[in-house]
Amino acid sequence: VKFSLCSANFGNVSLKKSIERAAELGFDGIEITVMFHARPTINIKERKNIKKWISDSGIECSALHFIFDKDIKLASEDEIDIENSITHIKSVIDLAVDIGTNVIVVGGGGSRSTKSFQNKSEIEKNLIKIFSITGGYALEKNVFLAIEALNRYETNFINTLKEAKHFADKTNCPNIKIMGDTFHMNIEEISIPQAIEETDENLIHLHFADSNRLAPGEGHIDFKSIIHTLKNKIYKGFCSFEVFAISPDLLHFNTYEEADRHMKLGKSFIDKLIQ
Ligand code: LER
Ligand code: MN
Repeated sequence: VKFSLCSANFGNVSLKKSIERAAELGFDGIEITVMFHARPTINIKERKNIKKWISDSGIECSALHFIFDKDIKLASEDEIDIENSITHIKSVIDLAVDIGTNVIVVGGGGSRSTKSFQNKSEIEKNLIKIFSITGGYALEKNVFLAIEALNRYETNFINTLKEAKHFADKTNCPNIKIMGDTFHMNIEEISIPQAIEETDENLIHLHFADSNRLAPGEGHIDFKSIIHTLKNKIYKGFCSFEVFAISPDLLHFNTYEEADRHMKLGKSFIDKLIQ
């Protein structure tokens, strides 16, 4: 099991500093919060810099996450929205290749939610189309798209790992996989360890946050049995601390010092469980 943390966890500091601090704290990787730290509009020089900061720190880029902003409407019947979504996801795939990661987290709760006036099965058909096309593009570039199950207060589309798997299967793309987030799973799954246990090699990534969205150990989720299950499964993916609210600009921590204290606490809590 490898551990990383999301770059925006450190509050309002630069990406370079988040990368360096993740390495100093003993994390194996950094997950880049795209809409906060590395939008697809950044140029090639900036991409090379990020890649170098990561390799100079001796860690990996575990994934890209928070890839959608409010302009992207995934759940739509409008051809222009669908085209925009496809173009945007392709640009994030190119970004992943340039930064040097092969995992992209597909969250976007608000964006993929269907509205009451929409025809749910029509929207689902469009979502399958969007991800079949971008999944094909990702396959050429050796990138995996990990569909994230999110809780019901963030989306009405894909709340459990089983539903994520069902959707991934419908796209017919071998590189469309699934991921869970302990914060969401605490609300939606009957048992977090059991839900993890029941996945196969399709589970390629995890987000770690406690019941209150703080660092592991600061709420009431039973991380001991989660770690036990992951070790039994010989899970090879990353568990990435994702410690902030539903949008990366709604940071939990205003100061770097406060964020740093929580990351340290979480890391030592997990280190004790992993031994
Ligand atoms: C939001 O709650 C979340 O878990 C993110 O990973 C979604 O992109
Ligand atoms: Mn998450």
